[in-house]
Amino acid sequence: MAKRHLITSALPYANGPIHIGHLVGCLLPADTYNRYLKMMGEESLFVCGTDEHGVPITLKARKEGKTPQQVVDENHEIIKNALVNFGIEFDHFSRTTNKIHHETARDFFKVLLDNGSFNEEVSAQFYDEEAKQFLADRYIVGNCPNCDYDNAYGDQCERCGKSLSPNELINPKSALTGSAPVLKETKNWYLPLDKIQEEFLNEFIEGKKGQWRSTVYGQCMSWLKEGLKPRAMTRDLDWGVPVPADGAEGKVMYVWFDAPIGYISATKEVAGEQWKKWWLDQETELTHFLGKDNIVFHCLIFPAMLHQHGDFILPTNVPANEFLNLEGQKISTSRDHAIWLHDYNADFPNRRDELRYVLTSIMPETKDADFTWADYQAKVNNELVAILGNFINRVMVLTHKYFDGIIPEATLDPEIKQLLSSVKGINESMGRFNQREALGHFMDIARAGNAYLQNAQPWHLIKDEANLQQVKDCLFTCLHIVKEIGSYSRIFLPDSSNIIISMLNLQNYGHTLSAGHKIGAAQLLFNKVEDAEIDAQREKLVKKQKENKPKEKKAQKEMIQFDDFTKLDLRVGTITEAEKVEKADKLLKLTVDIGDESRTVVSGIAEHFKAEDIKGKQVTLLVNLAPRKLRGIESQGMILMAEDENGKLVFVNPDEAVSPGSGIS
Ligand code: B3M
Ligand code: ZN
Repeated sequence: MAKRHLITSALPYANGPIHIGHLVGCLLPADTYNRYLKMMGEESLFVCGTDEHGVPITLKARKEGKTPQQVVDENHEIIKNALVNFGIEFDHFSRTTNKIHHETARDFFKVLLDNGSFNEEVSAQFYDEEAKQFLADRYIVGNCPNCDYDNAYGDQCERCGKSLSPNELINPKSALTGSAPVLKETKNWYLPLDKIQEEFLNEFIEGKKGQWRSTVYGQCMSWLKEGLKPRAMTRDLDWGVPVPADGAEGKVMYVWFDAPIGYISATKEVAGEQWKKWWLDQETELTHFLGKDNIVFHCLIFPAMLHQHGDFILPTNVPANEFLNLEGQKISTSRDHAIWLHDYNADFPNRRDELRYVLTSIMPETKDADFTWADYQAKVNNELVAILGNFINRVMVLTHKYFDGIIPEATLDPEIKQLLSSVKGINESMGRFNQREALGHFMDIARAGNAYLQNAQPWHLIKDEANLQQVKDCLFTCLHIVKEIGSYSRIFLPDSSNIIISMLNLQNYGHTLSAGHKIGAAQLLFNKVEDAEIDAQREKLVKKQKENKPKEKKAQKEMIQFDDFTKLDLRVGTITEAEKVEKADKLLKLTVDIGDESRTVVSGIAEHFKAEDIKGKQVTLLVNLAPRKLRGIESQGMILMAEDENGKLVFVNPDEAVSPGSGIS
């Protein structure tokens, strides 16, 4: 074990609240790891904070008519409260707009500037002459060259998902003023990552083979194989940390330059001068928790920065997680397909451990995972309630019933004693950042306890006085299992841990249970999740999905010639009869008067109209459509309908009544 452990969780952007994807991606595993280390008596420090710079925040501010500072102030509070209310125990939660951060980032930049780490380069960038401002890729919108969506961003089309660069956009416009941007030369400071790769990163990453997760190592290697390119560490923007270089007025640091330095400034804020032992002493083990989209920044760019600076330690491990989906679909902030942490806190009060448990049990450590409410309910009811909660409750109740809550003089069952000493599997898994597996070992203790109790059947034994010692041994053993569960709950189920330790009437989980000690009253650990609760959550998601369905621009069909059009014989008709087609939910059989004759038409509109409501309606009929049999009825034409974006059907008919049979051209 290292002398001390510095733990970071990726800094959430202060442009919106936290959802379960953020939680499972890094905040929860970092918190779990920190709790584990502290429980093992290790010295550890867990820092995080909000990432408050970057273009998305300025865009949001502009959209909402606020200043960027207002936006980040609001979101910092929302994020921090949700996390603290959920029980994420940071040693410090900071923000990158704090003065100490600006100073730290500036000093860091200056060291790199002075030691020649940067290359200055002039290049042509898009510029808005009206706003007198260079435009970040996100600030440029235009038609997507791939799908023709008319509001694609300069870095990506949100409709078809294609990554873009601004010069690929058709009809590029500034998102600020709508004017056409012009190219203008500007100077920026580049980190020559190609060179740093040769000098340092290749070897650094190769050294992590077999130590880092294969997904993380693999992603790093593929970046390296591709070959890193110099990357600008400055931007022409007015929101961020000002660049401390001559000729850099109006420029700020690239948000991915200053954000990871946030870990250092947060440490300074909480540890004062002691920050040095955390960042400069080789005996500190630095572990970054994050989601897979942040791998390149933490495994390659930040280490490159630290290396160029010198003196700093480098990450020992970066156990990045894959993604979490929700009910089979990608979590999406813009479409509001997410479970927001503040909503969970409000909808499920006192159920923090339940979400921790479920998220850890599906933690996307090696591949993407899916959160479903059905699975949440099943795991809470079948595992936490039925196994863990039930076992502990039975032990508490029986101890009170048979021994007035006083721990009897007895011996620990040797098999269980062996089992309890082998739960060190938890430690082994935690050490490998395999928290899912560690949680499995933890639940195995409760499973073993349940099986042992079920097998020993003290409720039968107690009937015969001769078995008294056996009953004592049994409950003595069970109480030790309860205590072990209580201890390890510190890591995975912190609220339950507190309850268990208080039920056992112990000062803390380090104390031992000995004969003669009186335990407290049984308390309920978990409640069943009812169907109605889950249904409500699912309905909420479906409702939001309907509201936020992206409006698809309807693609135009292939061009036709006038001759093609004149082939259609369209006439105005009047519905004279209408009836449901038997055993067909969607079909109505209509009789349509088109002047000199009546046509029978079978139309798929039964879910939208009642037969009795549409008699007498004027409609447009395509009369020369080849007849077709539907449910044994010959349909002699087709009625034209308009369909709105919600799928609602409306008859297409003339503005004024005309006589049946009138032609349409
Ligand atoms: N704010 C990106 C993210 O939340 C970014 C992480 C910064 S960590 C230094 O995914
Ligand atoms: Zn597109």
